[in-house]
Amino acid sequence: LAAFDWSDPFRLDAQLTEDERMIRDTAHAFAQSELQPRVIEAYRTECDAPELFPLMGQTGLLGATIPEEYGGVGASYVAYGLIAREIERVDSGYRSMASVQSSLVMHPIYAYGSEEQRRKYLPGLAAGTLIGCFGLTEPDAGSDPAGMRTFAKKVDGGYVINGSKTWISNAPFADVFVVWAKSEAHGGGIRGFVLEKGMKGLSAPKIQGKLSLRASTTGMIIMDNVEVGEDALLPDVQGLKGPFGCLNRARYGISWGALGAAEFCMHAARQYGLDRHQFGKPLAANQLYQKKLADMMTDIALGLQASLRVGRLMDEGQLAPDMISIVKRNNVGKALDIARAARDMHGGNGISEEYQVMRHMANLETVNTYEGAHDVHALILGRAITGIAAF
Ligand code: TGC
Ligand code: FAD
Repeated sequence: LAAFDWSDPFRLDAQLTEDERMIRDTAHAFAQSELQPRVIEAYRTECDAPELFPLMGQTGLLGATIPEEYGGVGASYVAYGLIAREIERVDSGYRSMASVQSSLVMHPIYAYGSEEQRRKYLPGLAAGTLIGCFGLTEPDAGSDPAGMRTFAKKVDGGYVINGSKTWISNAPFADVFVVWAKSEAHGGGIRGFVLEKGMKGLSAPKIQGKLSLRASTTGMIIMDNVEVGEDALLPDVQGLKGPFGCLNRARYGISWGALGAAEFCMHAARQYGLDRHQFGKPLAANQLYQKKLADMMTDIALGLQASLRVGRLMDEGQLAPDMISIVKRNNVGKALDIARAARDMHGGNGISEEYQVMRHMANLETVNTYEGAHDVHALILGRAITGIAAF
């Protein structure tokens, strides 16, 4: 009989390629040496950390799936997921910074941009010398982005854009803004535009006072008669399938990332239960405690296998977006349950920043909401099952 490893029950490691293991190990080493030492203080002070982008870039963690000629490393989607898992093992906010840059900024410029746009932006974004953000959500259009009001009016030689976006990761220090707007010149259809820091009428105030994802900077994007040339338009996509094509990739990465946070919480609860004694025995000697650990291990192992399968299908060009709704919804929901249980299993210490499980728990509340709220993914799946849209 084979030996059983509680930390890798289904031998995920053996299902990876040599390259994927190498990228995973690089991401792990980076996250533990560069991110872990700063996260407790960063979360407490809610500070901005733009300096992390070049560090991630030098390590090859930004836009890993983008071909080398544009600064990426041409990695598989499975490798991309493994990077997200390692970063989010430290903090969901740090994973947010990286996944917005990779999936929501580099991907649309690569997939929908002109050759000039690719050459202008992708190498800097991959190196982290440029920071990107993605503006879809608006104050009155969250789960229903079709209700957006941001509008691009056609003028000679370009467009004038008006509107506001909210809850935008990286916006306050971003150099490159991928913004979605209804375009007069395209029959009111949704189009993507690439805006740049410093444009007249463009501002990105920070949203203060978040009780979740505090290590990631979030802001608004205010566009007050921002004039752009024709070259700001992403030429190769029209309609909501543009932003959704980006969200598919980010949601998929999140399905791995959330399980990284869950693994941290499970490992912490296991160790705490072995170390702490009550009633003359370790907490981990109690049936209730063990059942919680068993549930955690089961959900993490099943979730990782599911994300691996979806990643392999993406790499084979066999992706259906509904598959991503299954893993984003399931894995984040399970990770949130795991983080809440781990917080409880740490007793009073569980609320201390030092033990970190409550930070993960609070972060996962955001992860459960952004990139399609948990219930919105249920409705996407409900539509796939019944053929009836219940939004
Ligand atoms: P619907 O009629 O379903 O679709 C409109 C058009 O889009 C196409 N489409 C997709 N294409 C590619 N991938 C997908 N996943 C797609 N889903 C839909 C669809 O085929 C159609 O194309 P066409 O050519 O026929 O026009 O659109 P709807 O308005 O009914 O949408 C409903 C719903 C619920 C599916 C959608 O609006 C939704 O997913 N809402 C959630 C919004 C969301 O996820 N926002 C995320 C904002 S970004 C963010 O949170 C970043 S956080 C980053 C971080 O910090 O990590
Ligand atoms: P709402 O859409 O108002 O939803 C509120 C609740 O109602 C949810 O529980 C939802 O599930 C439920 N609900 C909505 N519609 C239905 C329905 N038809 N049936 C049943 N239930 C429903 N956006 C970006 O564009 N770019 C970013 O970089 C970005 N980063 C973010 C970072 C953070 C920290 C946060 C918190 C959000 C970020 N977002 C970003 C926005 C995020 O995508 C939205 O918050 C999310 O899509 C939900 O929209 P909403 O907040 O308007 O909630």
